[in-house]
Amino acid sequence: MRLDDQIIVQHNRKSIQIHQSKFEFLKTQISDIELIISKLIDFQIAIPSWALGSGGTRFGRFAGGGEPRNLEEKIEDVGLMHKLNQSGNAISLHIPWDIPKDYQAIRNLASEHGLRFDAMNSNTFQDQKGQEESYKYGSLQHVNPKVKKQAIEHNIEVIKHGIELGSKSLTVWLADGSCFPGQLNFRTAFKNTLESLKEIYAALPADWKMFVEYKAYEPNFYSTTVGDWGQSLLYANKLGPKAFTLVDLGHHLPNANIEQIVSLLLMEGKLGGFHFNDSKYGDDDLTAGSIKPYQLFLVFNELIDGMDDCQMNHASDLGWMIDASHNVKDPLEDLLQSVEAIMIAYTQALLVDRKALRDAQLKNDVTRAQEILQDSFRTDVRPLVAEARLRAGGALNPIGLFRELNVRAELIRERGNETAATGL
Ligand code: LRH
Ligand code: MN
Repeated sequence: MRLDDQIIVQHNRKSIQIHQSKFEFLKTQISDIELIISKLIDFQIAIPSWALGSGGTRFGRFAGGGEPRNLEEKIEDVGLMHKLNQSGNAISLHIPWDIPKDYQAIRNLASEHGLRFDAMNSNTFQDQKGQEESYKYGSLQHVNPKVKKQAIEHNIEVIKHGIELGSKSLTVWLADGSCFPGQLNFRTAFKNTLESLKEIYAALPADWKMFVEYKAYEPNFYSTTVGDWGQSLLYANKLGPKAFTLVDLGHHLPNANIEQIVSLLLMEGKLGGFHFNDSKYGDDDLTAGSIKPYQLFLVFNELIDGMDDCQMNHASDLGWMIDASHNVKDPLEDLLQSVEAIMIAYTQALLVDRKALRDAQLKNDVTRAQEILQDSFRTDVRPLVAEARLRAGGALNPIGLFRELNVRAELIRERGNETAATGL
């Protein structure tokens, strides 16, 4: 389904006045508003190819209908969302769920939708039909060299697909670990994994990055071989300058101080990027900002503080990706909400008076420091995010227009009710 520019213009015409009054009011409170708007227009979030259908759990999956049946339709759906919010100009593929049959055709289709290919994701957490060796007891950590070799070759295969598509990074998330004490020798598992990652690292083109994604637990429930930020940093430091850590917000133990982790990884120059989502308990993969919006704001507050400290470019120096799963909501509406929540948190963090905050910290004026942060967090910046979207050619209300156009009904008419997208 393609959206004509005129449809967006007509939609915006209906709510432009109320938008402008809200935006004019905000302009009276924010001095560098034009700088902020240009940063928002540049800030683009990659959409996961594996989250365009209905997700599920071991207890069940409730298909929503009209799901993309192949990579082409996934690119169309990401293109449609980008048309609506002008903030998601990249798609992150997962192999083998999204193996391109014709690289040139896929590249052409993506550029027709204004999209590029972000990080490629390998998959050594599932056994594919006809696969030689099983990953039941892990992949890169495995005690059997044949299993390690198979997993290394898969990752190198994924890099090759990425090179053809113009991607510049590989995300390695390993389910590897153990379910019971005694099952695994932790040091052997670490050394096997590092050895394997070194072979994959050696296959990276000079201008590529490798993101080592950590996760506390699931599917293993006693140990995970890349289980936390410290272990991921160990691997990244031992691998070399092209290796970085990847922070998936849902991959921490309860009450972990993620913003502190982000601050230190930035300080070490080893923060590669994010998988944005939210959670109340485990790796729930819920809509970003839907459970802990203040934490998302605090993460962006540390990001801006740390990135500005070392003159990093907000839009291009880190990998901004969503990683979510949709059990009860329309996948596209859920992703549009996640992008909005991320843009709001980034904008609120851009409002923080860093000089005043530093001054309060140096004076141990705890209340003042808190007030400075909460003042930004409690500012309704939605008109500012909408203004950036409007200037970039997007819809003032992406979800409103998505519903107004009955996009899901149209996709069901085109694709049917029973289609199931590859992915989680
Ligand atoms: C693991 C993870 C990883 C992906 C998978 C789909 O929980 O976050 O990033 O490969 O989800
Ligand atoms: Mn993830």
